[in-house]
Amino acid sequence: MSIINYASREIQFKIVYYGPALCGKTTNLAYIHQRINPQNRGDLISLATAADRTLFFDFLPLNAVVIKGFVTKFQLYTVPGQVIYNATRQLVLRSVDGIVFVADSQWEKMEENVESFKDLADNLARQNISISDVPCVLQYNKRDLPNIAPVNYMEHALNNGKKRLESFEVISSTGQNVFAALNAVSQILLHTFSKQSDVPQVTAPPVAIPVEPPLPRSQSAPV
Ligand SMILES: Nc1nc2c(ncn2[C@@H]2O[C@H](COP(=O)(O)OP(=O)(O)OP(=O)(O)O)[C@@H](O)[C@H]2O)c(=O)[nH]1
Ligand SMILES: [Mg+2]
Repeated sequence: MSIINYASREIQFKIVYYGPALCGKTTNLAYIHQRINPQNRGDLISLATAADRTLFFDFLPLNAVVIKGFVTKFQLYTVPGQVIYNATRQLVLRSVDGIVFVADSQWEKMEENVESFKDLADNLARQNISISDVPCVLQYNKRDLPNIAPVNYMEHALNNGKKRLESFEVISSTGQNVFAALNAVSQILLHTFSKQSDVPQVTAPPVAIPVEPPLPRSQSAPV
């Protein structure tokens, strides 16, 4: 749930990057950290094992739009994707405002993607939250790899619920569409927030979050 601090005139939102093991959640945060102006972000805090697997979460604070005198801050978290860490995932999901679900596009990961999405819905349900009530976007990540499922297939497997979610073809290791997905979820949650709250009316997009320039053709995802 967003936190409004009237004294410091800040509104904080928590966005969680969720998805199966090794799908690229930490890579998303590392790219965002690298591309954001240092004035607008804090340090990327990661707790990883020697093999670079997230053990608890990664955390990156960002300052974004100023709306009617309130500074809007986004706190980005990842969860550890390994199945055994479900208790940690539940903890990280507490008070979540928005979700970027990162799916691994490789064929052999499809079952894990579906399992992880179900696990997300179950963990939210434990907090009495329906997944359809949380602003959420989908990333189809690793579109640069050769053995990937077509987007239509992934839409069918993951985005076939009551409410169709906005989805993005992403290469988080080069940054392609990383900010597009972050901007989309932050816009949805700002609009949701402004409808529910009498504090600020949100009219601006999250301007401090850059829209990345197009990549050179050779790096573009295959269509
Ligand atoms: N080819 C390719 N590799 C990627 C992409 N995104 C991430 N990777 C690689 O996938 C591996 C796992 O990435 P991480 O970001 O650590 O995955 P994670 O989801 O944080 O994994 P856990 O913390 O264990 O849940 C790393 O070797 C990344 O470099 C991508 O878009 N394309
Ligand atoms: Mg990680």
